[in-house]
Amino acid sequence: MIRKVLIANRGEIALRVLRACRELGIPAVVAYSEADRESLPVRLADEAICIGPAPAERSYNHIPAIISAAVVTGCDALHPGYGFLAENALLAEICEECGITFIGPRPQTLRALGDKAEARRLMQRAGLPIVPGSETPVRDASEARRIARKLGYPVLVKAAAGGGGRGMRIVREERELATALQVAQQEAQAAFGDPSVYLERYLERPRHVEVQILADQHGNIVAVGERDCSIQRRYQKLIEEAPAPDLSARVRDALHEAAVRGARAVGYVGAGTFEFLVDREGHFYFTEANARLQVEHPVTEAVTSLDLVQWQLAIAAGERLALRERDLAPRGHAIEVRVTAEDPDRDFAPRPGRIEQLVWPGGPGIRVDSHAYAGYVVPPHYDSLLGKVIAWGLDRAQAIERLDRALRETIIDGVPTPIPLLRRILQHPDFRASRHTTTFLAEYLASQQS
Ligand code: MV4
Repeated sequence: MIRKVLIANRGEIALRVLRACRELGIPAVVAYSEADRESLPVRLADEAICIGPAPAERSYNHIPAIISAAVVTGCDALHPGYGFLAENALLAEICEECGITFIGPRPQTLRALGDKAEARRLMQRAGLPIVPGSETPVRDASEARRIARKLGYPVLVKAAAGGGGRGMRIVREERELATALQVAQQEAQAAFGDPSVYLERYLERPRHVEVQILADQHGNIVAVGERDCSIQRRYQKLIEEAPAPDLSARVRDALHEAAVRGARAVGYVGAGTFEFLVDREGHFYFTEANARLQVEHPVTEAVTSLDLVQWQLAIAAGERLALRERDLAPRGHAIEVRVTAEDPDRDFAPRPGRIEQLVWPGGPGIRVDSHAYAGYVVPPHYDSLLGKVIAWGLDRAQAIERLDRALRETIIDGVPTPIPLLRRILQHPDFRASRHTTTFLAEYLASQQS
């Protein structure tokens, strides 16, 4: 049983969690910073509590403020959303000690998966294929040289404490290696307080395919389909879809099975994602596991008609996963775009400010998850996501058509958005034919420059 939930996040995901709580009849409290006083989740909530000033380090990332808010408002559960403290083992542990149910995996699981080099080792031991790379963090240039020669160039330097591509560095030849290693270690130290880096062979044009899993407290684990998130810019996803196009049933089943096996190996509980790179031959490699609900979860919801946030709450309350094959088989196709307040002509620089006019799209097969409204001022302190537009269609072509139609209807004045670029990608013949890989966007943007 969950009596009352503290929503320890902001923006569209705070609203998303609030909606799930409402439908389940669970009272919820939105925790907000001074910069979000006028935000939609705060305005719509029955109860909200200020947790500190605008800088996230003093509010959304400040564990004492979050825990106090939960205690003061009488919450017995906490939903961390994504980003901020969502994968923070210490928060999960403190929640446990305070008798607050953390809606997410166990602290030990968060710790194991948070260290990407450790996660790689654990998954290899569990029998998942991993990209050839270093077994342990590389200490110095000579060790890196020895490993890189064995792997063959290009290689990728990855931060152990990183994830989501942060702190990654491609090295194409040996003379670049020593510098790249040093820079990566410094960056990792500055960004994560941990200089550990490891090496992987760099795969040139894979697809990014991630498997959504749900795991209950009783050892039941299911794969709830997969998503293709290959359209990324500097590891920020722009477009995500489900199911992954162009995947044989054999590879799909093997991916799902690998994700479930991986989840079992770390005692996973809750909703999570296992990320893989898939090459043209259908070989796949585990890259990392994300121990949270993800931004792109609605495409999975659209093709399965599951409510993943309601399932997170049910699992946290101790319920059993009672899902049959037909609850999990995808129906049709869904595509999501992220609409941000960013200027694609200025290298995607965030452009906070007042939204003067806002009309979101609607009509058949369209879902919009957004906290923005006309007159809303996008604060400069956080990420610039305004909302997500998700289109569902009977097949991929219809989903693309609907999404393009929806973006054509969307009116956002006051801040720039990448909507024109998103529409050009949706219309691109390579995207339409599912020929896109992880390098599609960089190559497309470079071709537009000239
Ligand atoms: C890679 C890779 C190629 N080779 N690892 C990026 C996010 C992080 N979770 C894993 N990522 C990648 N890891 C190896 N060994 C390619 C990506 C990658 C990517 C790289 C360049 C441009 C866009 C990308 C989109 C998704 C994944």
